[in-house]
Amino acid sequence: IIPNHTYRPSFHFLPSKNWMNDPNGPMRYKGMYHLFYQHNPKAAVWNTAIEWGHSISKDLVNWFPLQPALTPNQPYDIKGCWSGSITILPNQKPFILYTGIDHNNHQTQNLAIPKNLSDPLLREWVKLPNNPLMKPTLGNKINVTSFRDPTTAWLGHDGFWRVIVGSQENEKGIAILYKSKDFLHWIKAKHPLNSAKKSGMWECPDFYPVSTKGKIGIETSVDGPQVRHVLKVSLYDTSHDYYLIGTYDTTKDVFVPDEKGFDKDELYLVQRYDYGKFYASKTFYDGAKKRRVLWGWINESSVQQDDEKKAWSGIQAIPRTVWLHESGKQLIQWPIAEIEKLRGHHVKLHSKVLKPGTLLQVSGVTPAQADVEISFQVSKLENAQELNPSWKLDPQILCSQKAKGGFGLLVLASKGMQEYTSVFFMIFKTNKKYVVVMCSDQSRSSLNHKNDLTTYGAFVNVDPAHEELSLRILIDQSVVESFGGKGKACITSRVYPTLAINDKAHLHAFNNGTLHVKITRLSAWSMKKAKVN
Ligand code: DQQ
Repeated sequence: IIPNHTYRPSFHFLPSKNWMNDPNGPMRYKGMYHLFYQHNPKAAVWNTAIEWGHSISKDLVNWFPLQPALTPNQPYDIKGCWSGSITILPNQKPFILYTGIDHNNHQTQNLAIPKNLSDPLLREWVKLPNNPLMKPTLGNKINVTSFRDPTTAWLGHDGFWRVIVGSQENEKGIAILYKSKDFLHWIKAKHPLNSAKKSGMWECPDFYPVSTKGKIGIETSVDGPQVRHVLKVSLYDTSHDYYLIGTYDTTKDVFVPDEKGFDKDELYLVQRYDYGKFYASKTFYDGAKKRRVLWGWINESSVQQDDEKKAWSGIQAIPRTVWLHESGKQLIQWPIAEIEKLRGHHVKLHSKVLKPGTLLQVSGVTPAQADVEISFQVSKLENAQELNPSWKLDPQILCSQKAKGGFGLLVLASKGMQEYTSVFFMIFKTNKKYVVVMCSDQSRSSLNHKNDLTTYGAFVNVDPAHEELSLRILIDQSVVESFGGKGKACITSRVYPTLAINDKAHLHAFNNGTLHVKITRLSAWSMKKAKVN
């Protein structure tokens, strides 16, 4: 019998109990990080009457819980305080904009401010008497049940604040743009910031500038010649977060993406933050460290009955620093440096050849709670599998249907290999180049087949003929968070082994393919437990 706490992560953010979904209003304020989150304090399942849980931290690793910031208690949010964001106005005033579900089940946007700005923890929040500030009316033709999740606002040169709200008109997904001089009176702009004909509801949009000059993050209102913009939407129909890089045309107040938009037919070509479980994400600008930090919700892969038994459901991914790759074509994500404080006992090796068919056990660290970094060098690439031109270029399909061999790490493996989760690379050749795919395969992760055992995949834009292939995995009981190509591709999985738990789990490197693979470096650390809520 597996005790209830077995799958509970030790260094990921989650409330002390019950259901959590989206991260809300993350910010750094007066030396303290704040995270709000969608919380059902009564059960381990979602409920419309959800509230804003609130925790604070000095380091984004250890968290202290506070009282809920927003609970449903007004006519305009009586059926739920749904997702939203914080904007820090001049004079250090943080404003929450959030979606309320009113007594008619209509969605409205509302403002809340700290009750007492001299409380450094910002424990109490008050809702403004002017609420709701934005609502669907007969005149504005907004869909009453598809109008939610306001972003952090940005200030234009004309002195108007701007915010987008996710919506849909039939099949068309929309980022409705609103403008305001005083943050209280908001006018809907004539044109949306962006839309896509066939994409369904856009939840939790995020819109922010990124620098073309390195890793440095930029405050949300900053624009200029060395700035590009990112629009992210969470597509309700697929449960994934997709992003586009493009130009924010400030004269027309529209976002012009470099590539095709979020239309459903070609969604598999649109980039994602994460190709596994990661949804309703949101970034904030951390001025103290001049970085942009990304939070995202990771749901469970278990059935509801099992969630109720363990009495919690949902975690947040380790916050990631996010920046534009020097190619300008994709974002790079990397776990915030602070998480490395939890690294304990360290084992390493280098220059180890893994012949085809080799399994190499990595011992000396706690395999169910570890941080592992490995780099591979591949030779004799001409032996790589051909990429058949008739195959659909969907990495998830390549991983689940075309995977022959591969090399990488086997995590949370049982002694007799009845259970394991493999995270690995596959290299395909075409007549012009090599294509690298990273896979996270849960099909053998648990003998409990009630869990979701999907195989995930992502392309990694590296050239294996000239570059090493690197992989970092954060393993935390039931979480496997993988970063390929130094943050070019991320895949997060949730697995619930029945044998490979705690000290019964094992960690291995493997080469199951036909290629000649050398581990150039491997470092693994046992991870300490963080103080989380
Ligand atoms: N979760 C919230 C909504 C949002 C959805 C409700 C995304 O505001 O659209 O809990 O997960």
